[in-house]
Amino acid sequence: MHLSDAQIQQYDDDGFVILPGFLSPEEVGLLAAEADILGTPQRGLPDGNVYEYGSGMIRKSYSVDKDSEAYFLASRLPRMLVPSRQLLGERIYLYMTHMNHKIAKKGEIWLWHQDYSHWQLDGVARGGARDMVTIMIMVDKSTPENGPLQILKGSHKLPVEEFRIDLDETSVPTAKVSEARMAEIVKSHEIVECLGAAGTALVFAPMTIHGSARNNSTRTRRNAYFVYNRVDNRPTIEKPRRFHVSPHLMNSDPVELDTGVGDDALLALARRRLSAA
Ligand SMILES: O=C(O)CCC(=O)C(=O)O
Repeated sequence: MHLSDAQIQQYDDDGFVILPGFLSPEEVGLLAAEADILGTPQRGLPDGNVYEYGSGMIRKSYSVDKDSEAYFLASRLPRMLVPSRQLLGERIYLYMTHMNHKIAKKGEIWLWHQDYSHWQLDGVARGGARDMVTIMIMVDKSTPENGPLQILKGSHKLPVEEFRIDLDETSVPTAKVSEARMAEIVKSHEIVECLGAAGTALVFAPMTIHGSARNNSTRTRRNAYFVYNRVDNRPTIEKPRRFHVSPHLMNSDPVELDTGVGDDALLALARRRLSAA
């Protein structure tokens, strides 16, 4: 899978591109089945999980590529790496992975933020659209009711906004942009709800401002995030941010991505699992 010139232009102009049908139903079905395990204390890296304040239900799983073969393969599919290299150049590595489980009726909001605000605290020097990229996979469908990701179109062109790490409103410390500044930004940027079937991908830039509302539906909504970084942009400070919830949070050293994973690897694993069941 290659991004077309028009899609690259859209990424550069808007700070995101939506790719419907990026994973097939069988492939994303496997990711959904694995997400059911990742979102429990039974996962291989239970300290990579973060819980909601109020309900105590799981909010986020960090480093899903490290204890799930399916997510490991997904992070290395040519479908993920080719577009990432088109945007960032050849020498890239997997910076981090995480999954947000927005539990039915309980999954809480994500405040407006730029992901790069966090990564800057980790010592990543540059957060431009051609330095880092996130590919988000909708593991469940995203609908207007289930708190889909919302993006402010074109906001990746703003500077790194002044933020404060919010520790009160949500259970994951988030680099919240101030309310007064957000009111200004929202006036001049269109809010796009990223809707789609399970298996849809959203490619977005590190400074694109995004957030999401509560899940008011009766079904859980999970999104998986794969973040790629240029090797020459890897964090330079020894002590990363103090808000780490997991020692496995990110890859401080470049991780070999070209391990011969073919584009059919996830599908093959899904079929193996099915025939073993
Ligand atoms: O998955 C969501 O609804 C939003 C998550 C988010 O903004 C993040 O993890 O940075």
